[in-house]
Amino acid sequence: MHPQYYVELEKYQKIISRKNEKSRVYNGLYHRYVYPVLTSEHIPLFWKYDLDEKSNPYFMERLGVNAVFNSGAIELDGKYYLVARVEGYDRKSFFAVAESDSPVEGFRFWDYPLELPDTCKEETNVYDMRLTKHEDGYIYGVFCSESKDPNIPDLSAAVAQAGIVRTKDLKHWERLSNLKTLRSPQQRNVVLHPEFVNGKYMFYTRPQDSFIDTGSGGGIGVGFCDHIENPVIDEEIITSRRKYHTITEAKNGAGAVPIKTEKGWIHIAHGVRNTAAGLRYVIYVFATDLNDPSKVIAEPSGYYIAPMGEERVGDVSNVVFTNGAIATEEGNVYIYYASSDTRLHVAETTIDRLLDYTFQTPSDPLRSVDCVKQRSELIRKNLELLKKEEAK
Ligand code: M1P
Repeated sequence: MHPQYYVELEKYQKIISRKNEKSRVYNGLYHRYVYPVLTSEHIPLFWKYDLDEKSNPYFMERLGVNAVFNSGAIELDGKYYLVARVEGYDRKSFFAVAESDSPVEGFRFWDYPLELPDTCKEETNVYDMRLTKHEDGYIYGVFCSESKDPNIPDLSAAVAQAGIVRTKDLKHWERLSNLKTLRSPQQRNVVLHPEFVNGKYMFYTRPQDSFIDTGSGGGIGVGFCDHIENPVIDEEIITSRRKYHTITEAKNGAGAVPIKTEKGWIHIAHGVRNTAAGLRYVIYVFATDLNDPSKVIAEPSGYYIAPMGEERVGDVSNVVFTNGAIATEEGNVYIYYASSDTRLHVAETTIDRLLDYTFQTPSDPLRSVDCVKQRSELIRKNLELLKKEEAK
């Protein structure tokens, strides 16, 4: 073996056995962890290098990995699994499973990435899988299936659709037909709801007119279909709407599979706004009614997670994005979020905290004049409380 192999192996082993620790940054909402749970450095050496000295005398990367980010997440039999978006130097993404006994550290990729059935010949790229443990007994993976737009000569013109696969063990995958939304030409950030609603499969959608811009798409939608094998959605009802001068002004999209709680379904989604420096992606939270998951019953103001420190910089800077969270039986919640399309982090909270945040945080009054009133009210209450405290 080339001597550099052992040097690189030591670095890799250090990365995958690194203990994680809670960051000291405080906001009361959740704890960030200091180290990302998955990065391109977590990729096994035998995925990148040809280890044969005869064919690779300089020990060069032959198939480099650019980034590991947006990841679906699931707990099965006490183990934690991430189905990550892995992007090669060639810009194509694919899916790979990383497994750990802990939700916050020790994730190791299985020997091979996922080789999904090739049933969609025009598909060029796949990414951002959401994993839904559905009450029908399957685990579904819903992802973005991207192909070149055949009707526009521009080389960057693409079409985004929702691809669907299902499995029972994360090893054997069956590919179903892509989701058809009759009223929206493109879809991204589609998530399958884990329960039947009135006997139908329910998807969270994100109607969009073109590949990047949602255009007339008003926000995150829901749609119903009778069958999962050939899913077709006619009407999409908009739930979390995009709003002027908010964190969702440019677009938003469903993120993790919603978490069922006694007070409602908790959604951890992303919102996008435009700035002079380009798009800024943040993560926000809202709740929908238990009996009518299309009805928003709480939407705290502003963002829940925004890019911070090193998270701000990467291939697509100023982005945090989630497509996976795990809620444990003990009431802990692990939110896997990627920063700047480059690496994957974890933030830890609890169901109780998440509920308190969702239902007690004031909603966005939408105008500065009302925002300042909202804040002054809080200040007044606190100053009175502090005065009483001093008087004690
Ligand atoms: O580059 C930021 C994100 O952009 C897309 O999200 P959206 O469709 O809301 O713009 C996705 O492609 C996502 O993968 C990416 O992280």
